[in-house]
Amino acid sequence: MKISKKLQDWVDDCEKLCKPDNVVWCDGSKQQLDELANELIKKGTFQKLNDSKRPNSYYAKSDPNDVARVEDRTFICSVNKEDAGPTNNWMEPAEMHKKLDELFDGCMKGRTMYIIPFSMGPLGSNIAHIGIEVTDSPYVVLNMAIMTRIGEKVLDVLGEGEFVPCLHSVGFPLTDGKQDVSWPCSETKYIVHFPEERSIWSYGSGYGGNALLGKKCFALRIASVMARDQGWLAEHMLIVGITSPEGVKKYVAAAFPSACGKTNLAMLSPTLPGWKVETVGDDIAWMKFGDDGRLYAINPEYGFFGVAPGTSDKTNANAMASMKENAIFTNVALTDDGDVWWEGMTDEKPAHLIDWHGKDWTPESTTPSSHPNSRFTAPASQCPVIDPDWENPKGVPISAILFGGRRASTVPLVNESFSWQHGTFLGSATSSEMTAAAAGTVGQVRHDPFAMLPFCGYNMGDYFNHWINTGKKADADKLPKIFFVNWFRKDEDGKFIWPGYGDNIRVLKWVFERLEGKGEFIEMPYGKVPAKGALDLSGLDISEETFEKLFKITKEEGLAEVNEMREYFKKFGDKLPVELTAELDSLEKRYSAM
Ligand code: O2Y
Ligand code: MN
Repeated sequence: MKISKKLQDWVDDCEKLCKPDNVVWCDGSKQQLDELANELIKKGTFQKLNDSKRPNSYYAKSDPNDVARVEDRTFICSVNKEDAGPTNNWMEPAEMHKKLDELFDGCMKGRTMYIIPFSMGPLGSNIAHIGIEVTDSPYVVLNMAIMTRIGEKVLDVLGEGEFVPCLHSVGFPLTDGKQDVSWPCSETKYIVHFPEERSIWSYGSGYGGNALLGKKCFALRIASVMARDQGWLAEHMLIVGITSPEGVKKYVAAAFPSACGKTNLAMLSPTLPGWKVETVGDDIAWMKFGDDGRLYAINPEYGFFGVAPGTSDKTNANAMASMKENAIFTNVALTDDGDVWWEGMTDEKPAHLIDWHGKDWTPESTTPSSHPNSRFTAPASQCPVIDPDWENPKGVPISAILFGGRRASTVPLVNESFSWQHGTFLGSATSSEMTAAAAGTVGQVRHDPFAMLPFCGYNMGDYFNHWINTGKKADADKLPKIFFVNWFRKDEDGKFIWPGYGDNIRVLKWVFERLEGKGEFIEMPYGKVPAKGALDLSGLDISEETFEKLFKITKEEGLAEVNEMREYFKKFGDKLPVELTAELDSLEKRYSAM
């Protein structure tokens, strides 16, 4: 393997600090990955699923205290506190380094240190970037091998080039005769980003976004800083290709807070005849300008790390097919015939399961069989509707950007922004009603600008500015058009009035037509919406009255939203772009004139 001096020096420093018993470079070979999986089976971390049901797939259950991203333990340690902004935790970098040096000192004793060279994006693409994750978790290695392109081929591309160093430890050294456990982790957790150094240190968790450092830590938090400095966009967006019955294809990127059906939209099965949706990515988009002035996007990932509960052949058959082999399942339930199950997978519940705590479970049990944040890790290449250009190193040209949230009222089914600046305002106004989580929070609206609240690696006010400036520097005719969607409007009885899922193609069809300069619209204070008859409702039982409800915002509701936004914007102080205040003022004027 070709290893640059800079890389070897950093790995040597990690080894000196963490003091592992062994060091292993991950070459990405099937043989090495199979050996690691067998080691995990011996340790009790992995259970092999029934090969005749789910070939080459594994089951893991985590420590019950290590089940999700830990936002309160996630830090952006910029040199100046102001650069982390009001939405991130911050600590002075030298102080954090001191703390981390103490925690990482000897943290890998008794363990093997794995070095994973990984590429975020197709190898050699000029939109892609390379990272090196050093970890003491073989579970992380196996998940990274699905979620990113790893191994020797990455080092070949890297040569002497730049990489993002990502140091991870589960924080469970095997010292003084301490016995290992099936899911080692620590009560002390730190997920730390140093934006100026472009480095990541993660301690104490082995789960998901805390530990698979290519995903949220690199591809969003550090990459958003790189994107700001280098003039591109690193976004929490899915990417899909949409083909019309006439064979015209356009690519769309879309940002949604969690629990808004993002994975379902990424793999949508259209209900309108002749329309096709193909997946480029389900979670993250990196977008850079091409020589022709258009924005080109890649999916920096190589797999899906999807929420299992609620995923079924009815809600997302393509996700189900993606995980039919070569997959890892974490914190779901095990069936008696060696397969997996979770709430919502089938209408009929299995008579007996082993739940995510390893206990017997029956339909009479009072707790769910799977953790609500249980996950499948599956290769994107196995998605039946993966786009033929999903690995194109040039990326795919983006024609539209959608923002979306889950709102029972006050946000229309779809509206088109008047301009890039107005679209930036819509992105900054993204918010969503919480669906579960802490008691008392159900139905509460949480602001999640651009769906980036937990993922922006710098001051969110500066991030808004970066979007405004991106629009100013670009050729307006070549920029994607920006839309806002809300599949979740309810009637007075609390019932959803839009069917959602595959029927969302009807909204995408109108978006598509707008991109072609067709698609009839009328102007509302908040944006452009489909004129009567312009949204294809064929075959749906939607009355004219319901259609109107999907777009209705009263003057009072609109002005209340404006006031609420004005209050929220105060958070960003003088970092808030004047352009966004101007958009809010204009919106207020338009509502007042209603
Ligand atoms: O709990 C985790 O660590 C996973 S979070 C996640 C995973 C895949 C896609 N998106 C997310 C998210 O939180 O946005
Ligand atoms: Mn996400």
